[in-house]
Amino acid sequence: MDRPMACRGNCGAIMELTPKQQTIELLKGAQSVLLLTHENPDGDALGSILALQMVLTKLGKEATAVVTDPIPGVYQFLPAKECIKTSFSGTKDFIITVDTTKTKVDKMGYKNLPEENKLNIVITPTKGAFSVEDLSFNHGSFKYDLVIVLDSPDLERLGTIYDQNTDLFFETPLVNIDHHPGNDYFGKVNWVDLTATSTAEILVALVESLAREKPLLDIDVATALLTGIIVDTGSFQNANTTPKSFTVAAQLVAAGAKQQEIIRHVFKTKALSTLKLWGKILSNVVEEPESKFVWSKVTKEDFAISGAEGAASSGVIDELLKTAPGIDFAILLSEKMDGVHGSLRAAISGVDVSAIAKIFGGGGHTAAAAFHLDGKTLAEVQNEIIAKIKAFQSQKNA
Ligand SMILES: [Mn+2]
Repeated sequence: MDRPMACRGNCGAIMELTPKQQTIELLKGAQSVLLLTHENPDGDALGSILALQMVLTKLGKEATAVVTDPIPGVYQFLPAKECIKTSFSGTKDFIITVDTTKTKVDKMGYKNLPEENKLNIVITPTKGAFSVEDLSFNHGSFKYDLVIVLDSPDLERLGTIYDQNTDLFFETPLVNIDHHPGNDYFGKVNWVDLTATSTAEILVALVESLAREKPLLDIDVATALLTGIIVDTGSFQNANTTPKSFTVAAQLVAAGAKQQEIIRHVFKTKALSTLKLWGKILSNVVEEPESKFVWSKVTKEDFAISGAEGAASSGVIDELLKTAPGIDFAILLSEKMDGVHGSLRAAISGVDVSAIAKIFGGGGHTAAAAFHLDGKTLAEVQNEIIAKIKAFQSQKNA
């Protein structure tokens, strides 16, 4: 982690800037900002990236928000979602520099030689000749002067954008804004607030500070940010809900955030395909009364038969599984194309499901956590997962 930057103003003693102040300083100096979030984006990821995109655009910056994964149906109502770019090319120019101290350039052109897979660049001097020593080669820089990563505990979670453009993240100043306890502090500036319910909640403070010169919190920005808070608190029902999250939400509603529209789209509208999938999941529920949890599973075939998208299974655990009586937590095992994903939710406060996710290399919050077993099928790992959790529970209760 970088040391905090020193205050450059007339502050007498050197004062260290907070991550928030450092973020604002970097934003002031930046013209072209790239905004990114984790793969399989949720309401907080999408609300945050859209709100920041709108705000930076209002401030006259060139802000590019990139989300390569499809936006789940329930979030199609989000304002300005058409501004999100679905593909990213982190290309850099290759620059050939000709030293013209001795010889001047008269003309320049190129000749394509497709049969030989070659391209000739032809430089005609005014007189004399260029020599190899007159040429040098360089890469241009990336077109972004700041990258902001939102709601992502590490860079790997960004998916292919990170894998395919790793250089970009080391050559460009990086701001990491997040609320996940497992955050890797991968940025030049790390604004990680574990007490915030959501990344959107953190961004409200940023928007407030940036709005000193110009009003920024309009209905669309407020709606995008409130979506993040509502989704990450389960509409203020999860244990992570804080007094501050209510205050911030009230402020957003006062700014015109369309709270009813968010609730209707995120919680009250379900595609028929989602309901079919949930029915399948509920019919598979297994009770483990000794170990005080319930679990269920959903296979690749279940997704295919119901026609539901991958994200459709996530709500069933919050809205139904964890409401089972007498349990500590609920687990849903989902078989995806790339492996088996486990979602865990605490049913009562005081239960830490992130400890269970850690058994399988995952992590998260005490109330909600997840793990992923890459390249595995449900048939291969299901029994082992449940056995390990039972063992963990009996050890804990012993
Ligand atoms: Mn979040």
